[in-house]
This record gives sequence, structure tokens and C-alpha cells, in this order.
Amino acid sequence: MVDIVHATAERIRKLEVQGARNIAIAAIEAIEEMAGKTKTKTREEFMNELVEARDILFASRPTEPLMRNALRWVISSVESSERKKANDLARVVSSCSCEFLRSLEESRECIAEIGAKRILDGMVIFTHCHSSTVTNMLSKAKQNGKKFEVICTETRPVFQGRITAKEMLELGLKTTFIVDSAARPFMKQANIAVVGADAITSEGNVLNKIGTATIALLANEARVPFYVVSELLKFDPATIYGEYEAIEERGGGEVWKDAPPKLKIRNPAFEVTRSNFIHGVICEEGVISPHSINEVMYRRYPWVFPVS
Ligand code: RUB
Repeated sequence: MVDIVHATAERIRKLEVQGARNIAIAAIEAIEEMAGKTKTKTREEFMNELVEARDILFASRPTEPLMRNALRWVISSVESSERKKANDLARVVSSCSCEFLRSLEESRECIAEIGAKRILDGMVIFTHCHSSTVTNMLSKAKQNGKKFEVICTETRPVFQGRITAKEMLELGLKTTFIVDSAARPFMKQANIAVVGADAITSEGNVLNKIGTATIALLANEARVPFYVVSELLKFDPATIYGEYEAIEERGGGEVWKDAPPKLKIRNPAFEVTRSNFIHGVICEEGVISPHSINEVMYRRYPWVFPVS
């Protein structure tokens, strides 16, 4: 049954599923489907299958703590159940997966409501890459009657900015599309910059699509407030215990398909944006300082921290 999980991991690896939130949802759905079709009988067999599936999904993209937190939540709920039969445990997987997805959706809506208030009539919003959390917030602002326009970068090498541009046009928003290297002159026209997040560390630093730190620097230079729009569960608890958040490095073929054979191509998918460049994190708790992330996480999601 891990075949189902292998197929999802492959779709995630190939970017057919893109963005931290969609990746976490796909991973949870794969685990749920696998559990529902399991051929295992005993608790031990079921747990082994679940752990194998978790490891396959964890390996699909390394900079995705939301996926890791989601799968840990499901697996720890199964571990704390006293049921003995695989089919009964599969029902636990199903119910806690639903619970997780419901709470993720509630966070997204809450973020949209809060963030939409930061968008005022006449504003120009600068964004980078494609974040479903950001586009949902912009959609909410539009629904609430705000009149604003958007500048989005194309986001080399795989052009996720095109997804953002299409979504913005579908919303009926005036949208300007630029190459990444045009960000500096266009930042001067913006009133705020908003980006998503793949990971938030214990220092309040944020990892997001490569290019994000440059956008943050440019926003700082142009005195444009730079916001990260993110579910709190993108926080990686391992960073508080000293671990670095891994930065995924992807194949050079994404950058240049028929490059000369001896050319060394580097293709980091993400980078760190330091907390001191982040005006605020727009999350389900409200608009918070990146420096308060640990306190907020301990209060709101204590289960993400391993018991010492
Ligand atoms: C996507 C990306 C997005 C975050 C947040 O990178 O960096 O900004 O994942 O997205 P990739 P969301 O395309 O390489 O996955 O808000 O949808 O979770």
C-alpha cells in the first residue's frame, strides 16, 4: 500500500503539487488513503507501514515542516490510541487527518480575514512566487471590496509567479508581471510586500522561495513593509533544539536544460530571510512579530514540541 504514498511523493518531488500547504494536504491525504486500503492486520504491522510512509513523504521535499508537523500529528494520535487492529487504527488516521485539514482550513480563513485588513484602497501589493495563503488573503481583500493592484515576479527557475499572475487576473485585479531582476525599480511603486513561507525557525527567520530575501532587502531599502503570510504550523520545532532548517537544492536542469556539460549549476529552491527584515507575520494568531514565534507556538500548538 505504500505505492500510493510513493506516487504522492513523486508528484511532490516533481512540483506537480506545489507550495507548502498543498504539499502537507497531499501528504495527509496519501497517508489516509493508504491506511484505508491497508492489508496489514496487527497494530505492529500497521505502525510499521505508517512510519515507512512518513519517511517516504518526509524525503520528498526537505524544507517542509508543515508536512512534517501534519504527519507527526496523525502518527502520534495513532500511537496514543489503544486500538489493536489495523482497521480500527485506520479509522483513527482518517478522523485525525480530517481534524488536521479542518483546522488548517480554519487557519487559512482566519489569516485571510486578518491580512485583508492590511490592504487598503489604492494599494499596490508586491508578491513573489506562488503562495496559496497569500492569494487567498488577496482574494478575501477583493471580496471585501478593496480596490488594489498586484505586482508579481515570474519566479525563476520554474515560474510559479505565473500561477499567481493567472489567479490575480481571474480575481479581476490589475496585475503587472515582471522578471525577478526587475524587482528593485518596481518595489518603489509598492505599498506593501507579501510572501508566503515554507518554514519558520525559532529565531523568527523565514524560509521561502529563492529570491525572497532579495525582495525583503529591496522592501527595506524602499521603506515598504514586508509581511510573511503563513500558518503557524510552518514553524520547525527542531530549530529550537539547534538544528538548521535544510535548504532543498534541486537539479540544474530546471535552470538550464541543455547547459554545457562541464558547467556547474546551483539551484537552491529556498533561502533564509532574517527576522529583522520582516515587518510582521500574518498568521492565525494575528499580525505578530517574528520574534514572538516561540511563545506563540508554545501557547497555541504545544504538541509540536517533543516531550523532553
Ligand atoms: C512555493 C513557495 C511558497 C510557500 C508558501 O515554493 O515558496 O511561497 O510554499 O505557499 P515551491 P503556501 O513552488 O517550490 O513549492 O502559502 O501555498 O503554503
